[in-house]
Amino acid sequence: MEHEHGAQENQYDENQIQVLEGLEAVRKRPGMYIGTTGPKGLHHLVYEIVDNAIDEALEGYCTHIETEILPDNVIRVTDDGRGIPVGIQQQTGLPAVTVVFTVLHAGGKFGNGGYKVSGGLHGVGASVVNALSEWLEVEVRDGRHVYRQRFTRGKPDFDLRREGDTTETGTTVTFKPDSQIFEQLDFDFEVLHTRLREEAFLNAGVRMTLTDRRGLEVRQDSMCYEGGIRSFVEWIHARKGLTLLHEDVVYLSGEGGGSTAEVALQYNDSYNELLLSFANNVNTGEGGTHEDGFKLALTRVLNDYGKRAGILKEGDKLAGEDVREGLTAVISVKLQDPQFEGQTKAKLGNTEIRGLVSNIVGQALTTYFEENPSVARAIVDKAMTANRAREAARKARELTRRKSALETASLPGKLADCSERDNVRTEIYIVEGDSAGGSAKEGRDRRFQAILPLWGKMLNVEKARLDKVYGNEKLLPIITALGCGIGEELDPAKIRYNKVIIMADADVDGSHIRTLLLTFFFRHMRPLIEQGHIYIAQPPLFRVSRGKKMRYAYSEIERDAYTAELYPDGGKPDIQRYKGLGEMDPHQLWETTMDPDNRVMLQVTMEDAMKADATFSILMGDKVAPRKEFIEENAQYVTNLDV
Ligand code: TSJ
Repeated sequence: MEHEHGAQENQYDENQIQVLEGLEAVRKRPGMYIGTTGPKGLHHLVYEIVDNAIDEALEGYCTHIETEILPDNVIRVTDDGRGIPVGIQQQTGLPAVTVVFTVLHAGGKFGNGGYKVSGGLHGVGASVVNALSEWLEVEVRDGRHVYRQRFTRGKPDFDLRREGDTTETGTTVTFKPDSQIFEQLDFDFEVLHTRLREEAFLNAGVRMTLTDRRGLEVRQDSMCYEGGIRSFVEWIHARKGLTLLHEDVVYLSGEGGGSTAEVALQYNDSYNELLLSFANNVNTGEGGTHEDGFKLALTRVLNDYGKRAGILKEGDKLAGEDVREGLTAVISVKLQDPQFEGQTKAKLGNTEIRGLVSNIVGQALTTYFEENPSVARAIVDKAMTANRAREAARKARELTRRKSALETASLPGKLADCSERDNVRTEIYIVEGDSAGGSAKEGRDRRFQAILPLWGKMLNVEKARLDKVYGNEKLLPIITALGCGIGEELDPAKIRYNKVIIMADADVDGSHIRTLLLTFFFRHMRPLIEQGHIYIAQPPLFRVSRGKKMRYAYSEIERDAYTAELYPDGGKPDIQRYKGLGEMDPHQLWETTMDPDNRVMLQVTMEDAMKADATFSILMGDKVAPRKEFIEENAQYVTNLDV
């Protein structure tokens, strides 16, 4: 749009009106800009600000980014970059820094003004954070002066002002998320810590520090990885305590068409695959073209090498699954205009990236194998072993189980099935323990709710190939009841229930069962998680009652709120604590946990499942040190419903 350039003052007014309308739109529909006003959206505000500082680091002007959680859940992010430009921008007549915080989608170029202000490689921009904050303050240090501006719910309290002299450079942004917008304001140290560590791995050499100043004791961690994604792979392996197949992480990188791609990979002696991928530092949990290109090239290079080296004979052909057994890989691509697709917008769609990654990996890995034949040999040997095991398992399964166990013809004996057959509305509760199973069977709506009680010993899925999983007494009834197969034979369309609900006690044992089952689904039935079929039931932890009035509480905070509500005048409150599902009678279980009109359920995300998978590896792994460390690290934070 062309603007008639009038007097400076008029323009300022016009712009101000547009600006206020823009930020008002963000406050009216926050979901459009940050996805949700739940905890995820709240934490997203921090990433948004940090991403802007990371852009400065990527340009080479900033080495340290500090994030502080201050009392009252105020966030402060400080970098040592050049400082956001304070010069007047021709187009708006405003200082560039003011524009950054008040103009929606300030990304891209700011024309003749001379300042190119990027709104983060992917971000919605700092103005969105400003709009959704009760207040926000920015301080810029340009090596000569300190500048400051403050905003309330997106509107400037005063114009940018020069406050004093400094020899330092950098930017500090401090903000308080708005309680009128967000459901709750509690920042989770672990969540921020995990994300900032990821950022530190993805941006080699940039120091990321996180400090929590809310409690009596300050909690702080500072992370900087010169090795970048190579260090990421090393860190994952060390944390899981896995035995490595070869000493060095393989690192491959290249560029083309204005995009860059880098891959770090290493094999361990387990049977699991862990592939983490990122596009512009955004975690692409649903995969996409960069993952496709990588998988394609890996399979091809290993087959070619195996043939050339005489390890693979005529007729031998390694499948993708074979070459990824025991593989940990991190893929990171950076591109101009990323297209995020899929249910959670976590799948990279840019078609040109498939070829780019596949070419880079194809060439670089071939060269690497030529120069490191012993590594190549170890990997091909392992893939060949996987291939044979898979073939043997398939044959065994075809012979023995095809008809009997895996087809709907014979459902598990303990399953109390529902009467409806159409899988649109049906649900299956997987319940640990016979007494809870009994209550659930009695309390359910048998038309659409099926109950499967679990019994027996859980298999260590870490150590098991698919053939063992099929034979396990605890897992087999689940596979059979769901009726959609498993592993490469999984057909989600065949699932017999729309919702698969894990129901376990809110204690340590229950938490273990949830971790085990989520890990099992993650490893062997992943599409069910991706398609949103897996849920976790949330039984209440307390019942607060006074005479005939009673309320169920699902957290200590709720318990206290209901107590205050029912006992405004004091007196000894009647509070029952539920230690296990077995303590509830069938009607109570229905009312609190199973009735679709009343219950609270958590839908399991890929993130939850990945977390469970990591926890599981640590808890079940060979090495004692990582397990001890994990338990020590988490002991004080383990909450009842932590999965
Ligand atoms: F986004 C933000 F405003 F919230 C924010 C931006 C928050 C934080 C903590 C840091 C930053 C930020 C921005 N740090 N560094 C910069 N750099 C620039 O904006 C900048 C500086 C100089 C020049 C130039 O061309 O001279 C250009 C830019 C984009």
